[in-house]
Amino acid sequence: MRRLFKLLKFAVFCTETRLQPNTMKVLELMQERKLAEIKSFALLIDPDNVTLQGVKTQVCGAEEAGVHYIFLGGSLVVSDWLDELILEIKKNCSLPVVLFPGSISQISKEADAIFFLSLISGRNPELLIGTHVLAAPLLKKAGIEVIPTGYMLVDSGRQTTASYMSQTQPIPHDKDGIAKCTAMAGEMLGLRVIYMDGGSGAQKSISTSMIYEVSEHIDIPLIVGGGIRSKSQALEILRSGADIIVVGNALESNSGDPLLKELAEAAFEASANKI
Ligand code: 1GP
Repeated sequence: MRRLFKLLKFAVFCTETRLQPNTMKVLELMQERKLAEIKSFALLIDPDNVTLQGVKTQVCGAEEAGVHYIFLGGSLVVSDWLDELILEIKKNCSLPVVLFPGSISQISKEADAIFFLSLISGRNPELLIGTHVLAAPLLKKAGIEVIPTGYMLVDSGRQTTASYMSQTQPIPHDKDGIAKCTAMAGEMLGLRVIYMDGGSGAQKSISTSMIYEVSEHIDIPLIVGGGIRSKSQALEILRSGADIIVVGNALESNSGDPLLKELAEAAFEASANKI
């Protein structure tokens, strides 16, 4: 009943802002939600760590719990079934599916959108422009929405797959100023969202002071992920200025996990305009 009420309120919000949820682009949705100070929760699915049956249960549970986006991908993905997996997700839920690719092999025309990641915390030219050149014609052909994204890795207490695979040094955990200036530069370069990531399975999540510093100095949506394992952590991160939290590891094996519901509640509770 409460969920139905929330959906009705969101429908009113969309009508008022002249937006149709079914035709709205993913970036527009992120921007509108930020403008309305509505926080979001994204479930990250690693294609290597799910089965077709598992993903079906997981996404049904996610939509029911109040997840807003499905992010799909990983720094190292070896399986080769992205199209099939996305079709299964779409068959079982109506949430937008956004690719979060670790390599050029993680492109699928079945997705709604893709984060076109520039690893602006690093100085590896391949991840600032090299792979983009190779990916551009494939994305054009796929016809999916491309979201230019400033991707920033932040040290999380140990080396993660993301920092190892990218051969870059993450921003030190306590260097809020570096993170702030990097995000500002990303926005000035025309990137449309900033994704700050401690990396999957991060020992410690990104500090609230760093999230606050960054969010105060940019106007584009701020996504934060890596090592989020509890509702209280999610609330702190959202209240510090993140617009979207991303959780993967902590939700991997348990679709019926109460944590899923708690994280959705955190997004609801942290929203200035609750829907
Ligand atoms: C990793 O931000 C995501 O790139 C999510 O991290 O798997 O630790 O939740 P976790």
